[in-house]
Amino acid sequence: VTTLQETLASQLPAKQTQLATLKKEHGSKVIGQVTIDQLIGGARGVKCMLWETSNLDPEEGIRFRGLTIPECQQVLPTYSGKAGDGEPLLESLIWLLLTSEVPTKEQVDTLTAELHQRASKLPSHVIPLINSLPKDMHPMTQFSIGLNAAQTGSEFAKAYANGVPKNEYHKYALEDILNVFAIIPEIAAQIYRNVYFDGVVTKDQSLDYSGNFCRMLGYDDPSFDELMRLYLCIHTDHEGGNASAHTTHLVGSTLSDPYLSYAAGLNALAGPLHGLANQEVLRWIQALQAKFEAEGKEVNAETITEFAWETLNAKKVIPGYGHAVLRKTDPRYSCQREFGLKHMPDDPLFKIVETIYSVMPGILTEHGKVANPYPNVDSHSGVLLWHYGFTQYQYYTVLFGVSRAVGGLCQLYWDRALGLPLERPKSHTPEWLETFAKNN
Ligand code: FAM
Repeated sequence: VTTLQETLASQLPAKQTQLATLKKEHGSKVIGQVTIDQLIGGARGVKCMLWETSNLDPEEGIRFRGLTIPECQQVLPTYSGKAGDGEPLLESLIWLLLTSEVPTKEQVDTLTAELHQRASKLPSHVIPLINSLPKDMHPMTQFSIGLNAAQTGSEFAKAYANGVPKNEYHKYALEDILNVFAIIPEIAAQIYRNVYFDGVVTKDQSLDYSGNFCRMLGYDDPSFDELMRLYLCIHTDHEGGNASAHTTHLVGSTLSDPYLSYAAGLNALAGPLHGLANQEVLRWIQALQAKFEAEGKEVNAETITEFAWETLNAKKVIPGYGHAVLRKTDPRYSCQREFGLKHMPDDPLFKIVETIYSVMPGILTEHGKVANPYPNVDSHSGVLLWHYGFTQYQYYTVLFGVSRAVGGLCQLYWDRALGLPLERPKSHTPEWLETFAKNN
């Protein structure tokens, strides 16, 4: 069986030539302009990043190495082994994002075994440090602390300190990247078990990555294992410009190692406009339920509409709706809805999310500010977790964080392998902009 490392090593020369040729033959080609609106407005749509692992089309949604989510579900190896028979394994998607090739089940099994084996790379001081943190510290803050603390294990940092040549950086980066994938489930599970239960984490490495993660969290339900596979796959990558992926890429471009780079990405993901929306959607639905329960009213299209306008008129955002790039319903929402229809069609929260979906695009369109009035990935994720008793929504973004490591760090491997430089865009002062505007 050809291993992941062998596959990557065989691809590298052609990939390096591809980029060198693009630069040599077309380096001076103009691909876009930047307006003052974009400079002030968060660089929306400014074409300025190279990203291998995925591409986001505003109308169609995400493609992972060219494959849509339904196509990934058809071709990537599942727990049973047969593609299409259940959700793809996260290890299958790691292989695809790194190599752009669909792996065989045998290849995926070698990666599962390697990640289980690398789990022992978690430095011994990390769990005691996590255990010492206050229980009311946000789980995302604990997660970032835990990953930063594990950085003593960085092979990349050691190799750099020992003067490794630039054309070998990617080998040490890959070691760190696989080690980060391997240790973050235990860091994440320890946080969950400390804050909400008895602090005991029980592994089961006879299972795949996601199944073992569920056991460490304290769940032992094959249906929940399937949800975790779907959840971890769909949150991995959303091209390069989202805040957590972009941060990971930017910090990595300074030759900070993969531990520090992704810990920075986690801090971006902790923001309410980004990954924290994962938890904010449940908080919003709970507030809605509480209000109408107190008023003796039913939660339905009418009361949801009333509550949505209350949120908007209070100058607050509707979590789980809108997107900086998407202009249609997020396919990551749609595949979760399919999962819900299959596994929990009568779940009350599932029905509330359906009702919100029936009214919210109309409300946001009437509101008139949102560029994308449709749901994003966060609008559905919490409801599925809740159904399996995973009701601690303050923790949901940590699950997002375990998944997003895959997208950010698979790309970081290629950043180093392709020798991408320090990222350093140009900033301008308001005075410069005024002078420029007057003269142009
Ligand atoms: N509810 C209310 N107002 C919204 C909104 C929403 N869901 N989405 C956008 N707007 C507002 C936005 O605040 C802005 O208003 P101001 O001009 O007063 O600042 C206006 O509409 C134009 O914004 P936009 O161009 O449509 O969106 P942006 O590209 O600036 O921001 C999001 C994109 C995702 C940050 C924004 O849609 C939002 O805040 N959504 C709610 C939070 C959320 O669900 N985030 C998770 C996004 C998800 F993809 C993820 O990263 N996990």
